[in-house]
Amino acid sequence: MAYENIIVSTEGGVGLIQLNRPKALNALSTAMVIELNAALDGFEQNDGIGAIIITGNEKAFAAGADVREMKDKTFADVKSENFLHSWDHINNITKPIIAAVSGFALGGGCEFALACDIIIAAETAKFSLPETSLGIIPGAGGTQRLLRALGKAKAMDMILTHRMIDAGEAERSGLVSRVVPADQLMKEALAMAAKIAGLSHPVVKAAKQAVKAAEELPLSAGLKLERDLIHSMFDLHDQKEGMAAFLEKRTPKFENR
Ligand code: DAK
Repeated sequence: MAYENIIVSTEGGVGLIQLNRPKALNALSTAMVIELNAALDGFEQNDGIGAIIITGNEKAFAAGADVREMKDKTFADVKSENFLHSWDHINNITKPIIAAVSGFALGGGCEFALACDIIIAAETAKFSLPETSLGIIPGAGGTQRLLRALGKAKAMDMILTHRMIDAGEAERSGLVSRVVPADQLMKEALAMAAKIAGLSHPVVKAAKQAVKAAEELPLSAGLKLERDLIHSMFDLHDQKEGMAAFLEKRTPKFENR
């Protein structure tokens, strides 16, 4: 697929997707999300890729869903075309996805980052859910994921007042895992992704599956899933290799099996 709205590349075992509609502050149009999904599928199917980074540019990760595209749609339109259902596809990706956020991550842009597994933010990052100011509510998981990530108090504050929070507040609230100087963002994100990609891929996938399940399952069911998954690790070559390497005081050579 030829991409017009994103730039796709690889660096070692890391797949990189850069949102690339700078004139619209990377507003997430349907065309862009379809391209994003194709790129994610490509990395998902590529055995050489162990982690994925989604990023924007200095000014914006993404300033939301494309308001121009939505403005004139009616209820019948959005219902019949199941408008923006393509946004759900990211949930099917089993490899870890890091959102490297600089500048604005607003509305759907913030929700898209939340749908990733880790958010690393530049000091310049700004997050908000301004949908209520546009006469809608967050529709790409914001009301659900923000509450789970930040708790009710902060989620209600952000959703009902559409207050913009900076990177420091986002880190203190648990929205982002790390804040780094803006000029170090991609270096840090790549180092993080390379570290993950260097681990055993089936082990990383199992860890992601278990943590994601914790958002959905009751504790007893989550603990059962975790137990089943860790038991299955003992069938892996990489479990034998990882533990042998530890005891032999050497670096493990994982084979992703
Ligand atoms: N959509 C379309 N264009 C956008 C945009 C957006 N979200 N954000 C910015 N742009 C465009 C601006 O219109 C402008 O275009 P021109 O006028 O130059 O043609 C260009 O980007 C530069 O923006 P500004 O001139 O406004 O730049 P400033 O630096 O002055 O301001 C800003 C930056 C980020 C504060 C401002 O652009 C802004 O407030 N942007 C809108 C942020 C926003 O309200 N985002 C939420 C959008 S609603 C759903 C799932 C998800 C959603 C909906 C449904 N379903 C599953 C059904 C999600 C909804 C949203 O995200």
